[in-house]
Amino acid sequence: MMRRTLRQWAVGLLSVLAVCSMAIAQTKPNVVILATGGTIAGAGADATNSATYQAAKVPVDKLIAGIPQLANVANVRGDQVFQIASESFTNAHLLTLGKRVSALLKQNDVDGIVITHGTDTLEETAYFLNLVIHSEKPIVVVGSMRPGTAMSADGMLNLFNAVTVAGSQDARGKGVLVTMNDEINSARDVAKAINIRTEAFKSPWGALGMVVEGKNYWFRLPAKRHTVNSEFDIDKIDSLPLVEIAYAYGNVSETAYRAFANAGAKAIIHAGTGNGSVSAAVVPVLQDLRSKGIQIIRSSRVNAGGFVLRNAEQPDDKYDWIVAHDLNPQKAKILASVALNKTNDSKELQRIFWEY
Ligand code: DAS
Repeated sequence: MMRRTLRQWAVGLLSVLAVCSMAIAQTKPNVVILATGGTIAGAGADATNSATYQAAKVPVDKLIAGIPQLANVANVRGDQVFQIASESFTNAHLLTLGKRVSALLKQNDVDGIVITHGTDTLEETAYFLNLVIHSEKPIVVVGSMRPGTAMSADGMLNLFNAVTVAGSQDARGKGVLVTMNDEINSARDVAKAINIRTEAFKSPWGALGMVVEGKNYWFRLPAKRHTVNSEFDIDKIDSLPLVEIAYAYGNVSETAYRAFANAGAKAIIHAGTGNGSVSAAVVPVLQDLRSKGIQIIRSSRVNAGGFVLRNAEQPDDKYDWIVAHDLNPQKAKILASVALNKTNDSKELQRIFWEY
């Protein structure tokens, strides 16, 4: 009799524990980690190799298993979408990833998404998603500057912070975010500004906030249109027109501009010196390409807190050119390729560059 009561008691306790753990699991957000490769999945030969390693080696399930604390902040599951170094991202990768993110966020059992990504083109992917994903749910793109095999590797904490933010109610509606080095940056503003330090990612207008020990601290909000307030929708985009970037410098020639036009570029981003300046030798070339229907967009190779002023260095109204505002050349390329899906009207394109 006594043994049966003990057994019943044990069964009853286990049932209560099961119900409690389910209830706790339901109170934790469901976060999906989409892995694409990069240094955060990298591996070096020795713990002293902080900058010499192979990117895109560690699978997402191993990344997750390496941070058991993730289970304290969210119900996490991983999906290996790609396993590449991000300098090899193509428009096809962007479209595949974007459609995967859009589909997942439509699911009621997904509260937020983290994308692990190489740092080289992380800002381009993050900005692309910021323009085309129609969801208020948090999307956080994260990478690392050191492989997990290195001393003082930054990937584990970056990923823990990313999952924390992606599972946070207060991160909803702020556009796509990038969490690196304890900061929360806007996908629109942030860029990789340093190539081998952990504090590599900077926004010229400052971070939106910080995430510290599992808590978000917000200090400002995005000013430009994004996600649910965007006129662009990944579900209606099946291709991205070719947009190329021509870098400007002393003694520049017309060669790159002509080559890009001959290759079928629908727009050329001029990464100009200073305030988007154009060499006297190149102005007639850009006028010719514009007359042939190619959009000319003046950005600047200088990008640390300024913007290209329309009609300042060049008479943009007269030439029917566009200015990229404060967007660096690589982000101007992303916006131009998304916008050209919708319009080839230069005045509409300029409006889009003001608003996004
Ligand atoms: N090659 C770099 C990339 O994949 C490695 C990194 O920094 O993530 O972007």
